[in-house]
Amino acid sequence: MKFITINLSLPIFLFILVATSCLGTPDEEAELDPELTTCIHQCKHQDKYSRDDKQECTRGCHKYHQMKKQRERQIEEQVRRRKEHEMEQVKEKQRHQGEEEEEEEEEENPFLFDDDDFETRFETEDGRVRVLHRFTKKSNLLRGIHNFRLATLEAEGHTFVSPCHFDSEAVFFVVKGRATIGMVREEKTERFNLEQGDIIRVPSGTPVYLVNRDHNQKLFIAKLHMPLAVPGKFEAFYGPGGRNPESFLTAFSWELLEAALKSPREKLERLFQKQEKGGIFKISKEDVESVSKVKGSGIWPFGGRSSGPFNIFKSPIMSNQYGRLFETNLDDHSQLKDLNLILSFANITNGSMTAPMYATRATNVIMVSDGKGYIEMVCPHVSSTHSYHPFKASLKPGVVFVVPTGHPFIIVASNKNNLQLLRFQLHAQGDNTLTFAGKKNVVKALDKEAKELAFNYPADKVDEIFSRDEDLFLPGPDSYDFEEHARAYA
Ligand SMILES: *[C@@H]1O[C@H](CO)[C@@H](O)[C@H](O)[C@H]1NC(C)=O
Ligand SMILES: *[C@@H]1O[C@H](CO)[C@@H](O)[C@H](O)[C@H]1NC(C)=O
Ligand SMILES: [Cu+2]
Repeated sequence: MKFITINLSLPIFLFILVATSCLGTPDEEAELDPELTTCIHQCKHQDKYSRDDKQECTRGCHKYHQMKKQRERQIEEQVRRRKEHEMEQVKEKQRHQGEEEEEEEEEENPFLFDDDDFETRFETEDGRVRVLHRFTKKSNLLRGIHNFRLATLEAEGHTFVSPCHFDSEAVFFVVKGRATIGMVREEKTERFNLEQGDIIRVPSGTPVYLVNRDHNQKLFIAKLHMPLAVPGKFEAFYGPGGRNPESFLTAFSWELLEAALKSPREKLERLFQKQEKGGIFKISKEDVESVSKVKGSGIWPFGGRSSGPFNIFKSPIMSNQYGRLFETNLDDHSQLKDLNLILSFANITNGSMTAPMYATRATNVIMVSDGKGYIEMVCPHVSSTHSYHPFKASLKPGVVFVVPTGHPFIIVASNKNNLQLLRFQLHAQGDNTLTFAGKKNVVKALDKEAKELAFNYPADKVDEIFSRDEDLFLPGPDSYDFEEHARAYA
């Protein structure tokens, strides 16, 4: 409170009195705030004040008003987080009580996640971090991937995302935008520039920050977290920070901090009061330039494996006029190997579709990055008039669909736009995608004798039906009423 001079203390004191008695009216405009009006009024009617004093006094009122608002926002945020936490606990309890019941009572689509299934971890004017609910929150059928969490980060142009570390392994994928990432290793920070399609692993506990170095374009990053401390949960720890983001250092006792940092409490308080801008905030062009300067090419210089980013769009592993598939592989991308993770990106041409297919080992977490389309997946776990229940969902940006191991599915792009999908293949070691139509297909590969027995039909006639020239991506249906399907299963 260094900015208040002694002779201003009376109106400030009055202001505090009024202010503290009226907390809880957060929505009022600054101009209309009666406390502020009163304070300014008090300033103007102090007879012994000079004009300068009065101005100083009024400035004090505004400053206080700002601080009060800030505090109110912080309290609101705390209350909100606490409520969310409580809700989660209640739900967790209900989930445990329901665990004994059979799994066949699913009402809604347990594999489909949309906007409502994301919770906002934090939000500032300049960006936000959202985390998808635990997969098992929706259905026990997904308990095989309970310990994975999907999150997204959005940041406006020219912003800084404060350094923090996670109690989880994490992999970042740049869906849109241009960024610089800084990762603090033992003795120095390594910076890398990131472009659309770049993938980088952020090892657990590594302090990491980001810069959106583009002026106009929003930065959008999809993140997969693999929690290590508490299964299915991960947290961010902010060290370098202040009040907001709140540095975890300030939660220690002052005596210990004073001793650890060999500084008196006042000095520490001063330091930890400075940062109030939150986890994501705008920075100047000059700051962007200096904090996004990257040395060298980002290639690890000692002939060893690179710890830097690599791009998924290098070369498609499958490409025809109906679509293109890009995929990492475990041998070339050692960063992802021990995470047992493959990422792929499919760009399905408008009006086209995939062959019916399934993953032999992996569970696919599919996130729509652009365009519209439609998915059908069949599942034996949910009772239906058939042995397999068909789950159908329309796909649009922000939607996440989970296809568990072995579950056959087909994806269709709308007639208007290409459908672009990011896919995290979890438990990917040894995974293979098998299709039921196209140049290579499972039915064609089935030996003749078994094929005839299984279908009770001549093998060459069966092959005629399943074989075709295209592979994986195929022309879509002619008479497919996309709108109608989308409505029916939205
Ligand atoms: C997907 O394909 C379309 C058409 O070829 C192209 O314009 C678009 O840039 C592609 N998307 C990505 C992310 O490469
Ligand atoms: C795909 O989009 C192009 C250009 O917008 C359009 O000319 C074409 O007819 C579309 N394809 C289908 C199958 O609707
Ligand atoms: Cu199933």
